[in-house]
Amino acid sequence: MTGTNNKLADLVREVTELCQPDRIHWCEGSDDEYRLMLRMMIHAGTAIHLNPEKRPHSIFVRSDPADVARVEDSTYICSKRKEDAGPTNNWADPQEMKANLRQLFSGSMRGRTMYVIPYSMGPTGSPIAKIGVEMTDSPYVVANMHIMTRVGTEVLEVLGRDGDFVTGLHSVGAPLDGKMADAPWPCNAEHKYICHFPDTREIWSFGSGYGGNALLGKKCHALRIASVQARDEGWMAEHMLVLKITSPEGEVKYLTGAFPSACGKTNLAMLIPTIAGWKVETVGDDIAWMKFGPDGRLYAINPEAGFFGVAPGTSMKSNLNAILTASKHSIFTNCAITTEGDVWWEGMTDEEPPELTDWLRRPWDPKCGRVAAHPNARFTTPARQCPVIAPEWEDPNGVPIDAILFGGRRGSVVPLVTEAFDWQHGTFLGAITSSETTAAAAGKVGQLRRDPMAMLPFCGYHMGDYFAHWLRIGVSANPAKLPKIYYVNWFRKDANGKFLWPGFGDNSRVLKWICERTRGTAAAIDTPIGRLPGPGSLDLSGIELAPGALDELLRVDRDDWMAEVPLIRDHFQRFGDRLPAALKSEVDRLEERLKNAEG
Ligand code: O2Y
Ligand code: MN
Repeated sequence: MTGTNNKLADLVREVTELCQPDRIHWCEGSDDEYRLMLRMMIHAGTAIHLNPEKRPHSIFVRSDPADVARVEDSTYICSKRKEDAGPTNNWADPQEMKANLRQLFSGSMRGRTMYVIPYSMGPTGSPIAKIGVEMTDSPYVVANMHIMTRVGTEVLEVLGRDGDFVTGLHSVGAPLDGKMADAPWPCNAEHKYICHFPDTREIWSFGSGYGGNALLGKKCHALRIASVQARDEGWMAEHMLVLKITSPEGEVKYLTGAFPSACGKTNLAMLIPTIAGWKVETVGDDIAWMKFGPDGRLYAINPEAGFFGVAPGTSMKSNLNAILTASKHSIFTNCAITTEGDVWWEGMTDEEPPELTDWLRRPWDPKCGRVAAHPNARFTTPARQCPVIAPEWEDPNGVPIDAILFGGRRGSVVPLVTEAFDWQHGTFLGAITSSETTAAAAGKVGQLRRDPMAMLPFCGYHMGDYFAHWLRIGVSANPAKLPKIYYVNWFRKDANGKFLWPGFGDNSRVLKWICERTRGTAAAIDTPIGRLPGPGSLDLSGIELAPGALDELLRVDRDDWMAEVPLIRDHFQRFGDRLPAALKSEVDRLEERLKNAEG
């Protein structure tokens, strides 16, 4: 195996010397290999089998209570120059960080196996796909990477002798060093580092075994490193779902959507429309890589092969398709366990089970005053099991994108849907994406956070340059062929704090209006903030909105928006002289339009 790729052979030799694993396992990507990882986790006490009658071929894992989510404070962009990481990233000098990491990684795999995982982000061999290799000492990572990416021999074949790849080095940072027993979830309590070296396309992750910190193909490669590759090569790596929507007449449109966390992105990707004859199918739920095709349109692939979905809140009502996807062959992390040996989490059922074992192994009942599952409990499940996966989800050429959605959770000010005047204005809408925090996030509930293009934790370079890249994409393209851009807000509330819009499947009504706009049929009216649905153009058949709700959902309040302008200016100030002039002028133009609007 080591002979297949020159760079890889040298790399594995070097990393072996550094980390000193007892054994090396080259991952081939087979079902047998996946089953071996599960057996090892069960043997080590990391995982248990779920009841096969309830949840066939599935396991449940409990992480260390101190290793339950992405660690943004310990995530670094180690670009050569500090100013290239920008104000939204932690920066460290690459040489200093490498020296620090070399010490930590030195002997870190003693007593363990190092798994070498060649993986493809995107269908193997696709012109849009990219190859990575993750070297890790965690069987949990191997099993999850099997689901989330395409792993193994076929990837090495595409890589060939001289092909290049993104390097990923991961260690849980807990050498066994002759210890008799391993921890069920080994990790390093003192040191956690998730480091990206964008200039050399490397990721070094130490100390955490959880999700985005450890499955290096996902946020680290497919967003942080890929956003840099995309900038350099003229394409886009975005934190976006991709969905296919088909009208009753059979007209197909493809949409992407970027939403900060806790806005229902996976739910939207798998939505079941409430309007007759419309169908939504899933291409991806988290990341989109978009490149121009020979016809001048933007084509998107989902670089992932599975869903790493947040479990709490996922139910037959909120997302039946996710529940069905995860009904078998899945890995569950930090959920609660029922007396029948199945998983449970908050919001899964209308009624709470009378008795559970919580994610920390404690007995749980509805009166105990604690949550049963960790709020960031996860299911890892293959995309191909999704009942509404689009047949073309693995098309190596991707799908042509008709519209891009941005959105956030805003209880006031922001209307249900706004169409951008053009690409530059759409880039502005993306750059000011904001959301109010929910109980699921750390910090105060209801605080307004700006999360440009939902990329705040995931952009691998200066965000001002990232905005410039978006603008360059618009300038380089034929405007008629670019996707239209929209801003949606499902979360506007009335004076009593009640949601005005039913959300979930009824969001298809907004998607329908967007499809009709891309076709040039539905009516819209110009407002100072963008184009909104014209009278009667939103399909509300079969739903009863509260009296006045539609007016309120589509109301553009001049005073509210005038108050928003200085907040936007403050937000943009962060990016200093790297803020493109075009975005500064978009704020000025917004203010001008608001001033000129009738009160
Ligand atoms: O907490 C983690 O490690 C996972 S975070 C995550 C997982 C799947 C999709 N999106 C996200 C995110 O934070 O955007
Ligand atoms: Mn995400």
